[in-house]
Amino acid sequence: MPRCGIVTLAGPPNAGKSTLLNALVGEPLAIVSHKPQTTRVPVRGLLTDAETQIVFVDPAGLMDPAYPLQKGMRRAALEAVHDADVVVHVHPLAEAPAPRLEDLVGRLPAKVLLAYTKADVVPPETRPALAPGELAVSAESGEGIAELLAAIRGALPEGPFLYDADDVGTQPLRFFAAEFVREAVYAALEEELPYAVAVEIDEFREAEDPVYIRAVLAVERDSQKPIVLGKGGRTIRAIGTAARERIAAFLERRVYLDLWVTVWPRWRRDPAVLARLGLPLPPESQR
Ligand SMILES: Nc1nc2c(ncn2[C@@H]2O[C@H](COP(=O)(O)OP(=O)(O)OP(=O)(O)O)[C@@H](O)[C@H]2O)c(=O)[nH]1
Ligand SMILES: [Mg+2]
Repeated sequence: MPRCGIVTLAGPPNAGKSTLLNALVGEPLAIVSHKPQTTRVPVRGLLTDAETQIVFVDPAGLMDPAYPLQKGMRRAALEAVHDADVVVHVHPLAEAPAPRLEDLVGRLPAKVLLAYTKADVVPPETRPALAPGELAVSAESGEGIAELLAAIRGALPEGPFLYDADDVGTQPLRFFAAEFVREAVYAALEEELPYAVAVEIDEFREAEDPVYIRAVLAVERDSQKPIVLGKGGRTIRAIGTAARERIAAFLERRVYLDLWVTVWPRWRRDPAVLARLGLPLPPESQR
């Protein structure tokens, strides 16, 4: 009987969940930045071999939400935890010990593994002793990744594969295109601005060569628009170049990326926009 299950990576913002997802599936699917709260909509990545299929889910970091966008992110993250067959509780080794997962998510799923991340930045002599079943991993050096995979495989339930054995992702190409634009936004903009940017793909013409993609980059206020554009359009050009290269590598196609900056007033508090972006609010916070 084959094994197949949903394995969710859960932990605080910036713990290295997305970097770990990419290391586990062997493809740069999830966007990464040194700024916290990069992931919004959970990213799914598949790892399939002859007997097992692992459906990894990499949601936003678990935190107390301060405004509706963060509420939508938390709702999706909790759903990913509660839908999982196995949860990998992810926490930076330098900040060990991790809090109890039940204090972060309430009711616990059936199986939980604890993986301490970024082990490469903690010198061996200062490492805390780990309890049995706890692992130290590093996406940077590769330490512990094979051991973590073995532990996950051992915890998977029996069941038929949910996806084709050749698939790596399950989400549409448009989703990844928008994410790669966001990744460039996080790299190019400072302070609060990356958090005020939403990206939506409004044209994706695969039949053309180069592939034509038009993305809308939405900010919350008029005053943010010139900052995203930059002097003489420099910042938006840098975002466009970085995002185009990332999308082209992902699609293995030539890409023409057309970026438009627009204002969606206070979109982070707008339940309809959040739902459209894939982050519906929990029922009690919809007004
Ligand atoms: N040195 C080192 N840095 C790492 C490692 N894993 C992740 N990082 C860095 O940690 C930062 C956050 O990584 P992400 O993968 O975006 O973290 P995340 O938990 O997905 O963050 P959110 O989506 O914002 O919750 C980035 O700057 C990564 O390069 C690691 O194993 N070693
Ligand atoms: Mg992330």
